[in-house]
Amino acid sequence: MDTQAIDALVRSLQDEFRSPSNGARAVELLGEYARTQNDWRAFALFSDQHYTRNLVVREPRFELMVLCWSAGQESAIHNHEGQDCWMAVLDGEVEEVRFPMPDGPRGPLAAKGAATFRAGQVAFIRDEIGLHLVRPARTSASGGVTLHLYASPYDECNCYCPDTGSVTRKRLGYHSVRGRVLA
Ligand code: 2CO
Ligand code: FE2
Repeated sequence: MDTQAIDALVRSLQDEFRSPSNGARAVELLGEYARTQNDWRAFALFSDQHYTRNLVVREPRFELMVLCWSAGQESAIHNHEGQDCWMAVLDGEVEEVRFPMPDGPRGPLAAKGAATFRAGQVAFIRDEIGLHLVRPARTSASGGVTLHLYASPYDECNCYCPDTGSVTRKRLGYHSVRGRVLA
């Protein structure tokens, strides 16, 4: 499949992260792509088992991936390893539930808010804002597809038990790379 538009987005992001604005235009670039293009479909590979992380590109300064969420799938409550995380919705409606960063394993985590994002909208989080979990909105029966930009890339994150606040480290893998499912 032709991936001209997402490859052009990657070049724009390379320019952006080399320039002094250093990510300031990411919302605009991701939003414009999400509202007008559909070649992300080449990377949108679902699994019945869990949400999938499908790599488009990884560079020292950033990585871009397409995440696919079937109805009923959701992420753990997690952090972002001190990095910037942008999430643009490509298809469906996606709910983000936010939690304050706990100051230790001191009991249940209480959500501090939730927001639903539609196709073309862009969310942003980093650890100073808090933790989140992501899942398709209940109104989105066919699930959702999201485009994630991390600056810089990371391979592990903290996952938080909702009942106790205790932390486990989770290794973050890819379901596919450039459209090829990994064995
Ligand atoms: N951060 C999660 C991941 O990379 C997805 S939730 O949106 O940031 O798997
Ligand atoms: Fe996340």
